Amino acid sequence: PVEVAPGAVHVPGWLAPDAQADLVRRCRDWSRGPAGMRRHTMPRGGVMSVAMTSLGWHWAPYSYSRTLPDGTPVRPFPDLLGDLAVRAVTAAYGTPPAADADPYDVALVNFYDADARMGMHQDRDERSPAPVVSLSLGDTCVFRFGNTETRTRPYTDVELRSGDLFVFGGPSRMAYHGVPRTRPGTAPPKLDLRGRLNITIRARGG
Ligand code: MD5
Ligand code: FE
Repeated sequence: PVEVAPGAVHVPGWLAPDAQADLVRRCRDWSRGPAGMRRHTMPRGGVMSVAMTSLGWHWAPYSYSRTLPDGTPVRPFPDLLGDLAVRAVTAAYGTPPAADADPYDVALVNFYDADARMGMHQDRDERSPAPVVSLSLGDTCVFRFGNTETRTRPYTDVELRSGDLFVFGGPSRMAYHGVPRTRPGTAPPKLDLRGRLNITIRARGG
């Protein structure tokens, strides 16, 4: 594991190729239907270039709800992702989450096509301080890890490749971050994935 900043730990190649392929298949299933992949409209009218699927709780800028805006139920949070998050935190920090920590209960699956980007932002919609677990699949991206004060420099650019784990906890939980670009065509051929999937597993808390 590589500590990029206090509480921000990168574990390159954490997911074996078979585990990556299994997660890509599951993401395809979760992405289907009325509770599936969608590009959210921002409050001022812009449409996000990243498409998202919510599991457990529906996220839309900037809040969580129990159902989609039209009343469609959110897909349940898969136990598999809760177990994966606990293993991920343990791998990154060398110690499992505290017994009384908020349980992981929401995942956002983000899909980046060749043109998708995510601007610098903070993840402030959770009420829990639990670390956020991020898993990358498919195309490599440039991930920009910033500071807690501004959406500008200083920041550190990190290449996230298929199978990489990143855990954001402690003082890094509220850092600004974004994805200024992906590297189209760099996904492992066996995944048969054109683009990048990112699974973030969170505790909503409260
Ligand atoms: C992504 N997704 O690659 C990233 C991975 C999002 C989002 O940013 O909001 O869906 S999650 C990166 C993250 C989460 C929480 C805190 C910090 C980074 N951080 O403090 O840097 O699609
Ligand atoms: Fe974020």
